[in-house]
Amino acid sequence: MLRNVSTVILAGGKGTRLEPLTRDRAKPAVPIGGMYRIIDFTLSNCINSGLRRISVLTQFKSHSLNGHLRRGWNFLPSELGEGVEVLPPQQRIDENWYRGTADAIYQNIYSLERHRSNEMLILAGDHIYKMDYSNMVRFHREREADLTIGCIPVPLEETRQFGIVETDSEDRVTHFLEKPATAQPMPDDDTHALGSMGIYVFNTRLLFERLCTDAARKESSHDFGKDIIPEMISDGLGVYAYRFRDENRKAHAYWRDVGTLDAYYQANIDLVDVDPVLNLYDAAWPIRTVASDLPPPKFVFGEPGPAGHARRGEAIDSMVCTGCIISGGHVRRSVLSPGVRVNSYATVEESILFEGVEVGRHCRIRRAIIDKDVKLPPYTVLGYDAEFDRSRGFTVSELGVVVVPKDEPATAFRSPNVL
Ligand code: ADQ
Ligand code: ADP
Repeated sequence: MLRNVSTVILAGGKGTRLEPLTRDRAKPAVPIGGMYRIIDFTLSNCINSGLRRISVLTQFKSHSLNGHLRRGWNFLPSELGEGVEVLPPQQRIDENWYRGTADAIYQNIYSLERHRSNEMLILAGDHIYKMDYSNMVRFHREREADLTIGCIPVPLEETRQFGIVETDSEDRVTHFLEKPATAQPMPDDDTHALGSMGIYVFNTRLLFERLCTDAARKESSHDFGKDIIPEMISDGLGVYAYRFRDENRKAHAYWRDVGTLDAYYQANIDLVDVDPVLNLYDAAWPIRTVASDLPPPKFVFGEPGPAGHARRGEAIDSMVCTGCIISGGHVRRSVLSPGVRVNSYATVEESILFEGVEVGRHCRIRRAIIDKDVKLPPYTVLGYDAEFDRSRGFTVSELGVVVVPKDEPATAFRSPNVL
């Protein structure tokens, strides 16, 4: 059913609000859930939905993303026209970097035309969710739509972050506003408006026509939400809203645009809930990633300290990846990427530790995100005093999550005078 659909994943946004995690990697390449990268969710959705022709448009800081795609996502048979193809900016049409999301597709139009698809599914590389796109394509065909927008209810106070859609009773979009300060609630829910998930099914031919017209316009920002969609609606084309629902739970589905540090942090912590809405252990919808060849995680009864008492190395309500060694330390409600060490008398709570992080003896870590390969010297305290954390140069999010950047040297962790 999806043979004539080609998929484009926009993976080029700067991700400035995720700094310092995006200091030298693109947002879709930011690690999440211990062993995944953010883009693994969208790519797994594609494979699980039966989509086999996938182009990933990269732009900024794509080295880490390219490496990940090459190592983890090159298993489809290219001789059958299947595969995950990376399209870096080619500057074939225009010497500028992409000016907006529509421009990113327009500048790759020659490569994408080769797919001779009927429909093009446009996705984002920075969303956390599990979705079967075949239902959305089916909806698009049944309505004989020109464009179908994937939609989900969003709280009224967050309309500034989303495209907001109003529909008639047949799901046809009557109004679309990109990131308005206020919006009308949905008829059946007065606390939510209908938000665009930024994912689209277009009829390919029509999409290319609209992109060529848009590209010639000086006054356009060359963006789907700001330009292409509102113009298609005012030109009377068939624009429809497909409501993304969780068929199993009969509830609002889980979907997160992890645009801010707090949203990113929460999406990780959601995964360690005892009964998570987005369940990674659901064999019917596997999330794939690069396979690790590290040894199994190991839990060690730590060495006795000066007072003679040893501590159990343990992790509870947590996800602990391969190659980790928890030796006499205590981990709670946290996510540990491969190769993390937690040493005796250390506590790690509600934290996200990236690959290769070492937590020295007697450290106390709470509500922290610690980037790759950081070695915390013994007695480091993080996440207990936002002012102190800021004074050492660390980023502290609005909701008080402290972030330690990649390769931060041990000298950055001077301890408070009073422990
Ligand atoms: P935003 O997410 O704010 O809103 P945008 O920053 O344009 O929109 O990013 C959309 C996607 O395209 C992201 O995956 C991003 O990484 C990527 N991207 C951005 N600029 C790019 C470029 N120049 N080249 C390649 N890729 C690029 C959009 C919609 C809203 C909708 C939200 C939902 O505009 O209507 O509500 O997504 O998250
Ligand atoms: P990150 O900090 O996001 O982990 P890395 O660049 O260290 O970024 O690694 C991400 C991916 O990039 C990995 O899959 C790795 O194989 C690949 N990679 C890293 N360094 C290189 C390199 N020098 N040459 C080729 N691939 C690399």
